[in-house]
Amino acid sequence: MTNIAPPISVLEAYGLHEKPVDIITISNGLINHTWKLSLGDRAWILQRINTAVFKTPQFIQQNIERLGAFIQSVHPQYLFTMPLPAKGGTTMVQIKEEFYRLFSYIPDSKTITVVETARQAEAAAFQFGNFTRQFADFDCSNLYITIKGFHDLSFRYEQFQQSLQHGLADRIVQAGAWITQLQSLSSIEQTYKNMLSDTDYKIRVTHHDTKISNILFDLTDNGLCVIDLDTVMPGYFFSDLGDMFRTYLSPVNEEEQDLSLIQVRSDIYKAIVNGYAKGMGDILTEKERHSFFDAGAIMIYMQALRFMTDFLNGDLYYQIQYPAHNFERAKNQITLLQDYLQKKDELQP
Ligand code: GN1
Ligand code: MG
Repeated sequence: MTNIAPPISVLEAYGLHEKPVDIITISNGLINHTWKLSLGDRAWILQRINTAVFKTPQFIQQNIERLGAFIQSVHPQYLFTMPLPAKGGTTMVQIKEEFYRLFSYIPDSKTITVVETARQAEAAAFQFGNFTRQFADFDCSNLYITIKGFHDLSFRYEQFQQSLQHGLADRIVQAGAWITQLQSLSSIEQTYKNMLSDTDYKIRVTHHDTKISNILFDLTDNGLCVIDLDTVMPGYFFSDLGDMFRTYLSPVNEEEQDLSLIQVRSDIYKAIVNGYAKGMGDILTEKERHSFFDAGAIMIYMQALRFMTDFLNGDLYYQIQYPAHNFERAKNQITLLQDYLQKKDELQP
């Protein structure tokens, strides 16, 4: 994580430049940069949007404003994290080529980086399911696509194939055995295509980044709200549900290089299923309910492909700390997927 300070002009735009604001970097994501600002007993979250990933940051802003206005009119008590207006009234500030947002820091809240208990998993899954349900009557076509093809597994598979054609030759050799494994799992792409061609799988307001650190908890592990709305756009249930399986099931995360530590915890699987089903309630269709396991396979496979593709292309997308970092991440995700598939009967009796 690079430890850079935000420019003073951003603090000026929010009227926070005259006092000695304490600033610390807190991002644990691979994309945006996030700081916590504190002044006396007040605190804020400042975030810089990665414009290499979000090519049109205004789309994010428009989406959040539209969703915020909707929720305000139908469920005003729902805790929806709106960015704060800057001095000029806009909720996003542009400094040169960079875009920033400021949020109130919610007191007595915390984020966690690893799921330790089934209760945490269930609370998070409830929050993400409930988030989608709150917007059941919102017209999805009013949302911009903030990242094109983001959770399109066919597109990700195609990018992977492209990287096998045009990627770094030495890396393609180095990753050979793992590339073969990825290719042998391609029936998961067919499962995905079948879902897309069936109208019983619904397009809804979807978060698209359901890692555990995107849930705010209170200090006793009750879920408060979902955060990081940059990738909220029209999508399918498998994105949010599947990414929870991907990121909560194993006691170690995608950064772990000791593959023997990766394992699927069935109590956490059940907790996610319960929490998500409760959160989504009656908006889930029967077909979706019966495809929970497939959601996990789709998302773990997608992430394995994305890390491998980035490794073969020379690390153009994900931040890395060492040369084989994306390769290690891809191996990690393939290992997780193999364990997940092997435990299918246990998980989905
Ligand atoms: C990125 O930066 P973070 O952790 O929020 C990525 C996700 C990946 C994730 C893998 C916009 O999310 O799709 O699943 O890394 N977000 C984007 O760690 O590409
Ligand atoms: Mg994110």
